[in-house]
Amino acid sequence: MKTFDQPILVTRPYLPSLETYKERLAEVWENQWLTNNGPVLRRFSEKLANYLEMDNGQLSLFVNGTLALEIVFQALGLNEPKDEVEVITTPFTFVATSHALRRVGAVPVYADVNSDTLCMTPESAEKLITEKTKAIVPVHVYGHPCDLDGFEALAKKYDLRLIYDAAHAFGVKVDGQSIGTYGDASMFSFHSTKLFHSVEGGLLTYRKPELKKRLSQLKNFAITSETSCDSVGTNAKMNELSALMGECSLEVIDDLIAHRKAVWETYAEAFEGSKKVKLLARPEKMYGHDITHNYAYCPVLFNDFETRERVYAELQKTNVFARRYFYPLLSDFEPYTTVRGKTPIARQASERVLTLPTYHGLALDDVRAIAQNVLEIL
Ligand code: T4K
Repeated sequence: MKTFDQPILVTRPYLPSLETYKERLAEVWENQWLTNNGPVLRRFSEKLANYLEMDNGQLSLFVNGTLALEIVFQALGLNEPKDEVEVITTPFTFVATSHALRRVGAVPVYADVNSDTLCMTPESAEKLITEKTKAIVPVHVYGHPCDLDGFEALAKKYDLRLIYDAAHAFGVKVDGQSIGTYGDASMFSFHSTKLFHSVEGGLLTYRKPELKKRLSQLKNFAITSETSCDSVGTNAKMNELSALMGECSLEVIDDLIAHRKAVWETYAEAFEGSKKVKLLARPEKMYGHDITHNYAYCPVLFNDFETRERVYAELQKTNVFARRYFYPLLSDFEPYTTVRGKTPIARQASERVLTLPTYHGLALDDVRAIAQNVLEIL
């Protein structure tokens, strides 16, 4: 087995050269404008709209993805009556998805996932709908699209809001269109650990442009004019330095995705035919749609919990720090142990999954060596 000299982490943030970032900073110094809807942020938003082929009036930037979720939940009325609105979501995700719901006073209910994509299914969600259900929050886990048509139909049938946690899905396209065009709204995380980042950051895309004004108010303390504030808002504005980093990342997004695709293919080749480790597939067709993947994560499934734990620990001895995204299930975390809904497939996945290192600077020879280490451990 190869032991690496330097730790190989599950991910590394993309950074432009220091010279480039310093040069770009001059603009901010000249503007003397650091936050509160500054000129760099406004330009970044336009560039994002252009990249996503969406209207800039359907995009809002935030300080992070979690607050973007909280704010859109509030804007869509999931916060009232407090502790009475049920929202169907998945326990197989990062804890922020449920936290954002609880922090606005909504009650999460857990639906089970599809064993291939590990995304929540409309069938499982439908069984949990009650009179209290007001919304569905599926997660495009690892950037895999959910069953978009299935959720659209479900939302329509029961008159529910549909908000996607698309934290992992920046750059994913469905029939050539951004995945952010689906549902009432989608949230993309621009955290440093993501494929695409602005140090910290979050983006909401939404169907109705009327939402933009409300989102802008809510992320700015719900101030509605110089002398009025109409509700309990917060501070969730993205600053100019983050927007600048976002612009730098956007210039290389195609390269970032291309490299992750090469990493994914390298793992796929190494694990092909193995009965002990399975890389989650990235099919070009899903639910009848053409999918352009972003290869944000490289999750593999082992046959059982003990094997996953052994591989996770043994890899660390070779200086490789894979992560158990997403283990434990959210329903095992203290605030969510009493959440309604049974999710045996999600539980199995959580016990068997490991996300392997992938990032722009990871050499393919190193990917082969990591895969070889996994196979030798098995
Ligand atoms: N919904 C979903 C489905 C999400 O996955 C997330 C966030 C959210 C919502 C919320 O979005 P944000 O509010 O975060 O925008 C990380 C991230 O902090 C979190 O953003 C992300 N999901 C989650 C999946 O992963 P940790 O606790 O694993 O981070 P940490 O510090 O252990 O870092 C992971 C690896 O990256 C380590 O090996 C170290 C390395 N790293 C990290 C940072 C920050 C670096 O090399 N450089 C760095 O600057 O949560």
